[in-house]
Amino acid sequence: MMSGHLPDGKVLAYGTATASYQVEGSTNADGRGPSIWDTFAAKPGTIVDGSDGSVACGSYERLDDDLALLGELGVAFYRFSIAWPRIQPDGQGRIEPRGFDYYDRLVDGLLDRGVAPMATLYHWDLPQPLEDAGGWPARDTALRFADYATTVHERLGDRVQLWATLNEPWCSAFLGYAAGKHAPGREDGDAAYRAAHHLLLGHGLAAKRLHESGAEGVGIVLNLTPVWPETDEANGAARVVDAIHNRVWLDPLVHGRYADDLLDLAAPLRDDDVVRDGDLATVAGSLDWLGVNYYTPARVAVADPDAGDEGGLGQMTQAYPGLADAAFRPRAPRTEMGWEIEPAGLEDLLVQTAGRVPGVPLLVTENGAAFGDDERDADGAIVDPDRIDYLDTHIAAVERARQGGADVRAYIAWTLLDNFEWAEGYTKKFGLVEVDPETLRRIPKASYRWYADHIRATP
Ligand code: IFM
Repeated sequence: MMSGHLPDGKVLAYGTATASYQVEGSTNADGRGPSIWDTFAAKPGTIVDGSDGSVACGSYERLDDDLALLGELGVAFYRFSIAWPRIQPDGQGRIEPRGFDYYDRLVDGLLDRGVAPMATLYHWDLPQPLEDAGGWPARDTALRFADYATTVHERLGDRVQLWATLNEPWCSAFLGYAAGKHAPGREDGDAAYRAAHHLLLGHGLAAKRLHESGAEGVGIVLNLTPVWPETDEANGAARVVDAIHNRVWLDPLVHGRYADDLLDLAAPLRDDDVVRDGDLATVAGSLDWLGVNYYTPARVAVADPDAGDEGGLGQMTQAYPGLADAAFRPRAPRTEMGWEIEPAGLEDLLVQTAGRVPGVPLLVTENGAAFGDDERDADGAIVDPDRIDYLDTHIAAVERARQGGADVRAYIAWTLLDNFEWAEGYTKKFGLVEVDPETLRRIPKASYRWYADHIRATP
């Protein structure tokens, strides 16, 4: 099933995923420095339940429990992220060897169980000193990221073959710097566009260094969305949403340029001091694979105050700097996140993306759903037929996309454990496994058993 660094694609390879700040806890252990999420979560009003990631699932202390769950699940690979502030507490320079020890043990424990490790280098926990120096809107952060990526690859590259540079840079740039919903909580559209460019540059520089060191499995993970206009009048707004959500990443990665309609909206991307000579050439052609995270489609309508569309995209207006007259109209049924459940969106997205990134294999790097989880069996384990149905129908959509010609090699369920869901704190549960908030004991849900059976039934 795995051929070299990537699954061979003969059948869909399965995995599951987590991210460091969402599961590890132990945020003061072994010399870890502060990250922007520690700082952001400490500000009143940022996280709905007032929580943070200081305990999370306690995975830093409970590595053996997590490894046992992964081994029993039978996944081909595990996608985890490395916490930059554990490796470089200052974001540059000094390396903290104790931080590396955890990931060494994680990687070795996975390989012992026949699970291929897939390491994400950045899943949002920027070292706070780098934010204090300007964060992603500052060019230097991209250079520091490339150094950090090189350091991690030097240590783990003998055992890790699949590398994701960034997870969902759209969230880092636009939720973090424009909408203020994610760390660091800034509300400045121009800063978000500068951040987007520097995230891409950081990816490109890191991918170049990893390739020069012999890596062959380097990709990026994007939360792309199919954009469906509700009416012909909404076509223009839908094109803008597609530009800010999807093409801002894909055009530079594939063609080495930003599209004209995006440049019309985004003054920083027309600034020679931000987008310097050679930057886009560094980004273009940097992918051995592309990770696609999918949860829901974007149905775009022209905003109508009479339909309750006050403020255009409502609370998301600021996340799309330059777009004001559009509204998102998710249909029922929806998950606890309010996200429409629509497997056809995943099929559409994969077929469209395969056409946009010709020759680059796709991995579905996240897909899953938050539900209420209020039913239990006689042993007290959560019975979650709605999550099973979500996974089942979305896996079927991936298979349809494959039959339709999209080169999709893997499906990775989000997520192994109920965890810290960013601004939603612990109120939204996506896990295949429940985590008791008091004892941190792991209790597999029915969906975990279903996924294990499904994986075993795959030839
Ligand atoms: O929990 C997040 C994850 O960190 C990034 N992708 C979306 C998930 C659900 O919101």
